Amino acid sequence: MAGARGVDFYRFDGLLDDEERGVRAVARRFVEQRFLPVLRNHQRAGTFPLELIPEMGELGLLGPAVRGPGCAGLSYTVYGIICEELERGDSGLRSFASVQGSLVMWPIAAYGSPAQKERWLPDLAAGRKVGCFGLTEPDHGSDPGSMSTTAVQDGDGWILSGAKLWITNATVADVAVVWARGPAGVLGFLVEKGTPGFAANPIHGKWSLRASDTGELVLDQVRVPESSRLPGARGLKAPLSCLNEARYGIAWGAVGAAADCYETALRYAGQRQQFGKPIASFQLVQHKLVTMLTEITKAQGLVLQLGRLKDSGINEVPLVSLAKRGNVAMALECARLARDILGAAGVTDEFSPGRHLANLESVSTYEGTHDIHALIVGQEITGIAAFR
Ligand code: TGC
Ligand code: FAD
Repeated sequence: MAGARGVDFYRFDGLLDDEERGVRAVARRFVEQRFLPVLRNHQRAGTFPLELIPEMGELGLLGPAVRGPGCAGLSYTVYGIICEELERGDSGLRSFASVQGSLVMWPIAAYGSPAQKERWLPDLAAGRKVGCFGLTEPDHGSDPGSMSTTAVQDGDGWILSGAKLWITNATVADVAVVWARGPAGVLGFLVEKGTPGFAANPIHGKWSLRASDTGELVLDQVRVPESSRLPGARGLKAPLSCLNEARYGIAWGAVGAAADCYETALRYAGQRQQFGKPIASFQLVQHKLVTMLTEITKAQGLVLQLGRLKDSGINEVPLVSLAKRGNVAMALECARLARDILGAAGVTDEFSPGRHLANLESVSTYEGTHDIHALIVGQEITGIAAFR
């Protein structure tokens, strides 16, 4: 986004204030100096660098726009800029921050009791505790309203039964936000690691988002007290409202991944010689680079305006859907073009575009698939819901 090394063709940097530029510098330094040096080993091992989480907290990178005890309560534009910088590094890093901030801290702040906020928010913001968000199930992905996981009242508590699949941070989380069908609609619960009957199992073999923990949550007759229920969360719109927050961050993050692909391809094209000259001198290569720059520039303008709208209180679902869908598709196209410009070198983990390309396939699917977001925007402009 604005001010990114070499990717600020339309001088969006001038539209940011000092705080926004300052946070961007902090996040970028963290990614370059602390995250990227350890990324390749984690990428190969299929692990997330857990040791960096407290530092992310100290730097204010976790849930910066969340309001509550121990939280910074900064602007949504600041949050977006952080997501952009984290995903310039890797979508797995931004995923970690999205889940912790938008899908765990945000619902606790929006729907939690005062005691739940005091208990969890300071530790989550500081990176002393980790959270995950369980909505998707083995048989219910795009259609979470049909979820099978149940919450049955049992004296002064609840019994949770079911399973959640494809859950980011599942095996490393201290607390899971679990959504279940209650007697009168969907309810949300905070389920702590170690609760009898509650287990998290890793998913192995991903070729996408390798530097991210993804797993399954099993709820086998898990008894939780009433005090673990999010009292303000009633109905499917509670979990869906959390998704707006995370989808917003993804729209920004995709710009970071695309910008890293563009910069890598531009640098490589200037150095790589074929037919006696740099490949950057060929018209077809220039065309690809200009296509990338054009699309990144349009996406930068889109997210900056989206951030300003959100900060002014305009928080409309279709606006976020259009940006998530469009920017992730844009980043995927940039990653493909950059991978192509790198030739054979583009298929190794020596260079970032192949990794971004694989990551962005997940990003295109999670938080509402590319096509589900088309249907959300389609419903807005036609007035007709085409989901079922
Ligand atoms: P529908 O009847 O349309 O809606 C039910 C109620 O919810 C309201 N609503 C929303 N409210 C807030 N925010 C949203 N985004 C909302 N979308 C809908 C709606 O107004 C209604 O309210 P009310 O008052 O009338 O009850 O529900 P539906 O069952 O027809 O489903 C609609 C659909 C398909 C758009 C929705 O279910 C959907 O978004 N599906 C996609 C599922 C999804 O995105 N899952 C993401 C799981 S989390 C994840 O992927 C994390 S990845 C993390 C990482 O690593 O970064
Ligand atoms: P399906 O819903 O089965 O969709 C399959 C295909 O059918 C898609 O192309 C879809 O667009 C299409 N389709 C479905 N319905 C329609 C329709 N009505 N019209 C047209 N096409 C349709 N979930 C969580 O709850 N928490 C997490 O932390 C989390 N992290 C994730 C991390 C990763 C790495 C991944 C890959 C996923 C994660 N998810 C998480 C799950 C994610 O949200 C789901 O994968 C996503 O919502 C899609 O669900 P599905 O995979 O079951 O696909």
